[in-house]
Amino acid sequence: MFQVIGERINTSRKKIQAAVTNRDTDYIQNDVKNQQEAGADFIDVNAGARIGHEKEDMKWLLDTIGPIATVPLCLDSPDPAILEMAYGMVDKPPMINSISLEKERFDTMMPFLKGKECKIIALCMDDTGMPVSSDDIIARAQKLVAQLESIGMKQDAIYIDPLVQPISTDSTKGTMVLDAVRQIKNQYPKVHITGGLSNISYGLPERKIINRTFVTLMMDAGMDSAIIDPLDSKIMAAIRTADMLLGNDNFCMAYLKGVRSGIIKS
Ligand code: THG
Repeated sequence: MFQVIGERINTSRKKIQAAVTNRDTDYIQNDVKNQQEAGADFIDVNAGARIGHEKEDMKWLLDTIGPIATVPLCLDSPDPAILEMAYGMVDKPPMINSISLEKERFDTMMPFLKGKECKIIALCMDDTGMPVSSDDIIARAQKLVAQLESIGMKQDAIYIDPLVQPISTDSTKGTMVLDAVRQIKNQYPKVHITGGLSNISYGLPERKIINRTFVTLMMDAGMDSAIIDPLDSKIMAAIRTADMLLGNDNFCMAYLKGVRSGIIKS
C-alpha cells in the first residue's frame, strides 16, 4: 500500500510557525492527530524556517508530538547535527529525511546511519545541483542504494526521492522523472520511491489539480510514497483510488472502507 508522509508540521507554513513561536502545544498536537486520523503513515517534522532556532524548535516539536504520535516520525532537516539530536529523542524507529550525494552531508550522514534502526530518504541531489536527465536521476539513485547497502541498510528501508522539477519552464520535466522512477523501481523492486510533488506545478495556476493528476502518474511509474497534506481529501481520494486500480488493494477493501468512512468521495 502507498505510504503517506504527512507534511503539515513544517515551520515554513505560517500557522505552524506561529504555533511553534508561541509554544502552542494544543495546536500542534491537534494537527498531528488530524493527520493521523486522515491516514498519515508517518508525520514529517521540519523546524527549519526560523533561522537560528532550528535546534530548539525541533526539540520542542518532538517533545510535543512524541506523547501523542501513533505513527513513526519523519525527521526533516538538511543538517546532520539536527537529525542526530532528533534521532535520540524519538521512541519509535523514525524515517530520516534526508541524505544526499552532496559531499559534506553524505560524509557526515553515512557514519551516523551505520547500524541505526531507521528508514532513510535519499535525495538525488549532488554538489552539481539538481539532476538534468532521467539517466542522471537513475545514476544518482544507483549510487545512493549501493552506498546505503554497503553500510547494511536493507533495500526496503531506502526511500529514493528523485526530486520533482517544475513543468512550467521545461515540458519534459514530467516524463524525465516518470521514466527514471519506472527504471529505478524495475531495477530495485524493494526500494521505495517518495518525494514532494508540488514542485511539478510551480509557476502555474490551479496547482492542486496538477499535483493530484501527477501523483497518480507517478504511482503507475512506481512511486509508492509521497510527502503530502493528508487533510487534502481530494489528493488522498486520488491516491487511494489509484492504489486500488494498480492492484495494491486486495478485494478493494481499503477503497470500500474509505468510501464508507467518507474519506473517499467523487
Ligand atoms: N522532499 C523531501 N522532503 C521535503 C520535500 C521534498 N520536505 C519539505 C517539502 N519538500 C515537503 N513539505 C512541504 C510542507 C508544506 C508545504 C509544502 C511542502 C506547504 N506549502 C504551502 C505552499 O507552498 O503554498 C505553504 C502554505 C503556508 O504557508 O501555509 O504547505 O520534496 N524528501
